[in-house]
Amino acid sequence: MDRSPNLSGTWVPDPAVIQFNFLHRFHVANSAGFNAITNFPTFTLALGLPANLGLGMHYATKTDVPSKVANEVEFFGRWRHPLGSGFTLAVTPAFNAAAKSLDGEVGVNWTTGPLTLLGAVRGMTKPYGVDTARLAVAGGAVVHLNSFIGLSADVASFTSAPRGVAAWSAGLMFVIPGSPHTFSVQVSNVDVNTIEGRSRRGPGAVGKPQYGFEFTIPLHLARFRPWFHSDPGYTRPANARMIPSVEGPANAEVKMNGIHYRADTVTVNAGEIVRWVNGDPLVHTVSFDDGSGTPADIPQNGSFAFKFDKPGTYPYHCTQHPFMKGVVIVK
Ligand SMILES: [Cu+2]
Repeated sequence: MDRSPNLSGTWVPDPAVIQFNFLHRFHVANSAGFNAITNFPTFTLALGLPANLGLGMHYATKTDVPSKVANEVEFFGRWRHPLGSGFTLAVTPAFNAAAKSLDGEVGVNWTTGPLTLLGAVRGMTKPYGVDTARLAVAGGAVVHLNSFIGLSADVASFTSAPRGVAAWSAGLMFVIPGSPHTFSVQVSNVDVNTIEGRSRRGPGAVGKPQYGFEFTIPLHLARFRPWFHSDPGYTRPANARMIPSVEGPANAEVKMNGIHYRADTVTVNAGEIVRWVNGDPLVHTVSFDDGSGTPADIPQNGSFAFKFDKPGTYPYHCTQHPFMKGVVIVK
């Protein structure tokens, strides 16, 4: 929900989550009087590690790279780093096995309210298997219309010849209520969604854009392997210490929307109050990793406030949706 079709944004899976996304892009071509549908799928498999790190691969069955192999595989790592003031940085080193090219991307997102702007610089040592290192730039935007629906678009281009035709895409994204899944419908002139594939118009999209969809499936290892999860509160909810909501005006507010805490990190001073407000038609909790948390599920339009007396770092999550995570920093 926080990236456009051809930009990976600053996304990494949460620790101990295996993320499987499948993207299919189609176009209809008239061949010998018959309409044939050609499908360009790109699959993403990624594992979230601690410290905002992720490891993964993209696999596409119809490569843009003119080579003896039909399939394109890109291996990537990613490090995500919140910079504050709504900015987030992501560094993505990658290797494209079809092109035998070392690729990489540095991306920055800036979020204010429902709007996220995305920018990225990409480097490739041997794009499409051709022996010239090149840079590409990309930019995009995502707008959340409400907790469940978002619109997005992006463009990308090489900075030096041969540039090809600039890549573009537009998408309509949905959170599937009551699930961790997102779905998007897309139109783009890109075939293969790797760093190389999404940096210029794909050969399969000449003359006609591709229409497609992407579905995301997070698999939470923590559900099966509590020892892998760093959070004892999650594995022993029966032992959790329930803390009542405090009264009074809050110094910081965190909205729960679209099955996310809309601020990953909030910083307050000791003695200040943070309030969480649930804008979703689903219940959420605020459960600190020390095992304390909300006395009950927070319903839609409900809230929970907590006064932080001691300086420190307080990670928390939602027990209903363990992929929902946030941090309160108390100075
Ligand atoms: Cu939740």
